[in-house]
Amino acid sequence: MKSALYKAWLQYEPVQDQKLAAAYSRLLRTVVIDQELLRTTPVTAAVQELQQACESMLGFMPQFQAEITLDESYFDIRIDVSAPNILSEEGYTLVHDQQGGQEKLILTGRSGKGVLYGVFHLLRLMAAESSLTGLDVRDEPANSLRMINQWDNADGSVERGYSGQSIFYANGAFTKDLERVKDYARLLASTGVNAISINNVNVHEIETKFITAEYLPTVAGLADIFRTYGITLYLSINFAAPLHIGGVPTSDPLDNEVRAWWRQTADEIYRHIPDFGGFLVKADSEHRPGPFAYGRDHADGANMLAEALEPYGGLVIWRCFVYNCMQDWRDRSTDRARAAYDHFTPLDGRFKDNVLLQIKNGPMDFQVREPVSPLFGSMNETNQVLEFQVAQEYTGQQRHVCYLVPQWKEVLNFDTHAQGMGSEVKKIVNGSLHGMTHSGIAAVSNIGNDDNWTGHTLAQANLYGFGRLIWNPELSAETIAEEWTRLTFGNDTRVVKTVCGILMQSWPIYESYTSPLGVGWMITPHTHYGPDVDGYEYSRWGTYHFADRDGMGVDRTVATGTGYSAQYFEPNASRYDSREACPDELLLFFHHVPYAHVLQSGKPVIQHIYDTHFEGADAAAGLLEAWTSLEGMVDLGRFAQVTERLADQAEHAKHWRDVINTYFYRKSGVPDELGRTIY
Ligand code: GCW
Repeated sequence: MKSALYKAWLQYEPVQDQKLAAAYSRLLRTVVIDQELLRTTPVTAAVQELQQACESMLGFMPQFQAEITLDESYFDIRIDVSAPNILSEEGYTLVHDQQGGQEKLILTGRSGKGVLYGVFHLLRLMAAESSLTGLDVRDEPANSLRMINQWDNADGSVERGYSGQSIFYANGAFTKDLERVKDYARLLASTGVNAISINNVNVHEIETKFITAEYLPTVAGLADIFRTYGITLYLSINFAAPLHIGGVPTSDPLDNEVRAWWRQTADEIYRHIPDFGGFLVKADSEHRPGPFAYGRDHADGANMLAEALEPYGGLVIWRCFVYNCMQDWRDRSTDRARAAYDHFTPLDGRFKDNVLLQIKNGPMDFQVREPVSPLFGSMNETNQVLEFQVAQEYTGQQRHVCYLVPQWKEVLNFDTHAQGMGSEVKKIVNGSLHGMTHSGIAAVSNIGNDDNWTGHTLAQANLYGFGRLIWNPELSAETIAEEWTRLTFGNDTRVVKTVCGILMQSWPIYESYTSPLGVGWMITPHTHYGPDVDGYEYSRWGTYHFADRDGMGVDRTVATGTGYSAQYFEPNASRYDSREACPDELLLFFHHVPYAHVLQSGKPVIQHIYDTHFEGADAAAGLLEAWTSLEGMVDLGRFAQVTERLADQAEHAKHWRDVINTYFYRKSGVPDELGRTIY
């Protein structure tokens, strides 16, 4: 029996409202579908899901038949490749039609994927106990590439994984528990994800060989599972593979032998996996090998791989997380925030058509708050993919609740002004602003083999929310939270309201008791969990706050700082460059200011720090209180799991509060206006 924790948002609980249950049953008992279609993927998966859901929610298995025999109501599933009202290949319409006594629900997909997404749409409506009468849905994804990146290693560990071990590997080998992989594919497909890379971007010895005949048959087995759910498989590769496993004396991207090796490798891969997606590449980043070793640049490296994949339609997704991680902290001229832009904008126009640059949402690294990467919009002739991190590396590691959809929405809605007003990030990454061939959004997954997948049960909302948001960036964070809550915990009004309330407050609360005003970090080195204000201050990572007795923050202005602010288009450049105009929440990212500096909120910086930390820790305790008020209304397993995490969070938030407040009180000597306890 799969537990409620495990079933996540695919609970398929019996429909409570009897009238609705009867109405659903009337429509779904008979399903009319072409028999040929019934046997093609991913329709097979859609049908299985429908069967499973009907059995569990309504207590019967639908009858699948080629034609309608009686004068009864039915659910009609079709594919119409030229349906005029469906725009894209993955789109669908779902329409309720009633003529006299006969009722029909008609799902039309442009392709099997459309059918799959349409079925999940229907099941979502049913789980939320919404009426289907008069339904007239037309839906399609805003982004063509909707990808999940696993940071899983062959030894079974997961880099920045907070939910147990890998579901893909253990002890250097691929897992045999394909049932779990299949359930993961179901979860992802239900949110609209259509691509996955299955190994860490830091590729070690064993994973380097995934692209060889030794491992490809096994990789192909996983590709089969994902394909059934409309998900294309990718691999992260080691740029130095020719040298390490290819018997070639170099990995120079301009060397003919190297190029030939990659072409043969691509031939071999596609022999096993004809619809293989392509390569995800971390190169010349944090000591990973790359083209720099040979005096070549990122375009040389990416294009060489792209050339090998091109005959098969494969893609190269090349990451822009490139910076100097051996910086001297005494050197004030180097600014890590500048790095990606400085490395990549000069290469605009040089990448082949099947190369996509994958850019983290911010210029640093998935902090609770940072500005949007200025690379977005700065490369008119380059395919761009946005990278989010569903894993909460710097946002509480799935021990604290931190619902990230509101943060992601801010990123997507950020107006870069690249082509004047209205040049939001969402239009860049969906390809429309620059008319790019390939584009989309990827994210680092947050799952592992914990029973509930995500460590914290409420962290499931981030994985769900990522998929839903990148399918449709216009959905509000509240809508997504409510959808997830209903699917996960049912439709009791109090439960829905309370859980949504917890989720919606969680990101601001986490921000309030951790590092202030956009300055970032202040976390324990390496583990990235818990406060350590100076942990990275005298290190080589380029992540500093420069606090002294007078003030703090990083001067990234043009006149006196690193000039980073000038990487933005106007008016963003001037707004960030000005101490007065810079939004409070990013002030310390762009400016070094005295503790007495008065924020737009009217508070001095130091008092803001004290206030937010006291209030934040109290608010964290409030989350626990809100949750425990649901005792008896949520099943025991999940109730206990979330209670335990929220209790830990409330304690840990106090620790954060006291460490940060004490640090700044001791540095500045400025007392708290309200005289609260600081140590
Ligand atoms: O966020 C940092 C992490 C590394 C990670 C790296 C990256 C996969 O601390 O663990 O490595 O970013 O994104 O490549």
